Amino acid sequence: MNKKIVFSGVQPSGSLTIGNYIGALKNFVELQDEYECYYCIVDLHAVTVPQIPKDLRSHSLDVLSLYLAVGIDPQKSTLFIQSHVPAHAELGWILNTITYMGQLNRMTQFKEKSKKSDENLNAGLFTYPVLMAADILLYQSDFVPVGEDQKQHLELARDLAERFNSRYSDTFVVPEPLIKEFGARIMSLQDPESKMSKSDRDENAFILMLDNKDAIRRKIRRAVTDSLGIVAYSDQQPGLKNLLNIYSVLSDKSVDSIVANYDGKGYGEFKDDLADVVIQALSPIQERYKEYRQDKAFLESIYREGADKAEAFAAKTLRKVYKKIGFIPRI
Ligand code: AQP
Repeated sequence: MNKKIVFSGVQPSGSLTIGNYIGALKNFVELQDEYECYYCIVDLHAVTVPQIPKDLRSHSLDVLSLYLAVGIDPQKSTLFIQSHVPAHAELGWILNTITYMGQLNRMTQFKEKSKKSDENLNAGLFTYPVLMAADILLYQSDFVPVGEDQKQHLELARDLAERFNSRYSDTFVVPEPLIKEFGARIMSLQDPESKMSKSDRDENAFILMLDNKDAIRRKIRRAVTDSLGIVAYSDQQPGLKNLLNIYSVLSDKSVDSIVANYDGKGYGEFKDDLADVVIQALSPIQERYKEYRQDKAFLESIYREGADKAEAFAAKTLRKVYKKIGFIPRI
């Protein structure tokens, strides 16, 4: 029996945070035995906010190295760079023509990101979710593992698949999001009401997957909590709730058992132990990352083979789409 298909991607728009790890990469690894997985480095998305070309190149290889370091096996999963497969941009264009402006106007990520980038409010940032729909639909994806912040974009992808199918006959699989109950939304350490984001201007707001031990400990010590002084999992203590989520996912212990362990103890001890948990989870990844990152030839072979495989699949879907909408095939 054919395996179901999984697609997801990460933007090389900076160094990845533990939010990216917990909400996305960690889950990518868990899926690769059961599904046929396509994991992309979505550089076409990254340029919707200004990027320094040298850094973008470097971040793309960083993300690829992190994919490998967390345990994604290129023998099992297809790893590739989005701009190497032109069908993404081509299907993105077609889907633009069936997307309503009103739908894009409602996208909360656009509203938030456009507030931050008023000097370069480009059309790409607005149509970003359409390109994301193209990424997913090109591979006839059944499932898309993402963090909670991408749920609305996934809804659009489903909607566009259904609209195209009903207008031109069955063409696309309608994808389902895979969003974990725990860790799908890791919050900023400085403002637990907003998402932890790699582009946050305050570097104390996030922990990077490649942060050293001192930085991890320092950032956790500085994390905003509250004045109640009780380690409990409650909406009244959003800072602590976020830290408990991180603790639970990275230690594989239940929130209840962690809370019980800190009965009568203060935030200082809890935070020190959490720092140990994060360091222990990230250290082996960082070690492997260093090795992969310096092996340029190996990285090149992975993304070249990945692009070949992805391109073959994507071209087939695109050919079908072009035929259905009435484009004359180039013989
Ligand atoms: N804080 C988060 N908690 C859980 N999951 C998260 N993801 C991102 N932040 C969190 C998930 O990581 C995957 C890759 O995200 P992305 O790089 O494509 O873009 P993003 O969602 O816009 O992430 P950032 O860190 O906020 O990037 P910038 O600052 O560049 O915009 C996605 O599956 C996302 O859900």
